[in-house]
Amino acid sequence: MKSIYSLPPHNFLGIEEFCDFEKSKFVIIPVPFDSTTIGNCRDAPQEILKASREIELFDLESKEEPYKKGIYTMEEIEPVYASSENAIERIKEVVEDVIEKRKVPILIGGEHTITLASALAFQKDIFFINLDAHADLRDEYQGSKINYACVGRRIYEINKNLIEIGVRSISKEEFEFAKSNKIKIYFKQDMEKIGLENTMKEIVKEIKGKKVYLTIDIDCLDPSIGPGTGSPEPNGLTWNEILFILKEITKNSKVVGFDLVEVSPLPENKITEFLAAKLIYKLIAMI
Ligand SMILES: [Mn+2]
Repeated sequence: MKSIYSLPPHNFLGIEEFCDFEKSKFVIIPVPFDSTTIGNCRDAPQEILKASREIELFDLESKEEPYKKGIYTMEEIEPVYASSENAIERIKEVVEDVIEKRKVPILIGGEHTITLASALAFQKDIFFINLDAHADLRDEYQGSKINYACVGRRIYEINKNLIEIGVRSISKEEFEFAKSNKIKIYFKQDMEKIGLENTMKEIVKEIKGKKVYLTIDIDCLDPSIGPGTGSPEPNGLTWNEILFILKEITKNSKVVGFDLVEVSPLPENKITEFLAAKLIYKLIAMI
């Protein structure tokens, strides 16, 4: 039974059925860590879980009820505010444990820095795809190396198979770093020129049959549909565009885990939390 109010169970979709850990294919890991970012991401995991109760369980596209694949929601990972390194270490251990049990981890942030924990937990033979308005390739930001603006760079140091999609804001330093290291960035402006289908054809060539970890910064979407985020950038992806991108990726590769980060709930509406929850459910339907 689906409950629509704030009664237990406090899990993704607010359902009791198919939520047994052993039987679940997916494990939701709420990570309320936001020490370095702009905005208020620490409330996002709980707000996204709350919003997920409003989602229709039947997926019109697949004509299925994807929750039947089994979705287990873990307790929140208690954040370590004193040290980002320690926070990442704690998250990494949880992700490692979920991977070992052969389940698909889904991290709900929290700020983008948490993806570093997944990069450390996964083996090197996978591709990291970052959907983001920003390149996040700075070597250092505000005197620190472990933060949301540097997370792409840290991932790249661990795993060279990094692809970025939808970027429309980048510093000169990041641009030159990406160019000299041949990091594949699909800038939004270039995607518009060659078209989304051709863009995805190029990406699919790279990832065909490979293992992929997806990280979705909510600011990859247009701020008009996802206003609750710390660094909104104009000219983002539409809902249909991101669904097409995710469909092409999931159809052609094996998605072994993903995260959704940088939602910063607004007091005036729940649009962004609902968008995030729905996107997670759509991705579950595709995997
Ligand atoms: Mn980001």
